[in-house]
Amino acid sequence: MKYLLLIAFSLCFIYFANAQGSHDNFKNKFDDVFEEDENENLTLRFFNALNGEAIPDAIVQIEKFGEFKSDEEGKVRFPIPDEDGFLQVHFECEKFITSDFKVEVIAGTLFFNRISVSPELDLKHLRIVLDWDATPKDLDAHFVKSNGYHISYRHTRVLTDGSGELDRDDMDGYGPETITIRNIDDLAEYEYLVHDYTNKANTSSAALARSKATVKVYGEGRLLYVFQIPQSRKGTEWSVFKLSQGQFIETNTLSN
Ligand SMILES: [Ca+2]
Repeated sequence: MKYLLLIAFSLCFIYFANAQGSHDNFKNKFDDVFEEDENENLTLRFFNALNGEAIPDAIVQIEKFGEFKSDEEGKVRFPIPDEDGFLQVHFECEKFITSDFKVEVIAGTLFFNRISVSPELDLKHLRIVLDWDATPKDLDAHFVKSNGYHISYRHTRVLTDGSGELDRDDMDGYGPETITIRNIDDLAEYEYLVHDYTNKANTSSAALARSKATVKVYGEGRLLYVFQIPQSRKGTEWSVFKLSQGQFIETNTLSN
């Protein structure tokens, strides 16, 4: 599989990174919001992209603040920076893909603090991970091969033609919702999109744009791309990227 070029058509943030469904109910999803106020610390949280479980014992380097180790809840706490802006975050953990991310501090708080990281991945596999905020409750990932298959919560597994599956469908906010494809056909065309199932009947909904949805693409055994949803539009369907003849093409459009 070749990843030759990403063509950006918009001002959406794209972070180039180096080196790197079932419905769960065990996560303590809401506690970190309150912790920040009590301790004057910011909290980053790391989750396994395949099952949504916290990642403990990860080594996390945060720009300006040094090295931290994630606790049993996958949390890393660090002081509030003096200035707003982006911080580089380097993640390493046994059996996971070493990845570099950027997190944004706005008004002394993290714009988004949940990062789902892929377990190590075969070089030929492609894994697409969707994280978002508390609402909408149910976003759905769709991966469509033109004139081929359509993987989503409705049809979760393809056994031939590149074989792939929806590893995890999240229906109660935050994600991760994850799709893994085992072989990409360089002659074929694919599209990845996110649908706001919760607000599907409301064509004027801006809930998806406000969801802070983030899509991470892992391939060639590393983190290839991070896509952020555009925040100022309406629509219940976010086309994130197309994959055409081995090339990623950012589409980044919201529609109904
Ligand atoms: Ca879902």
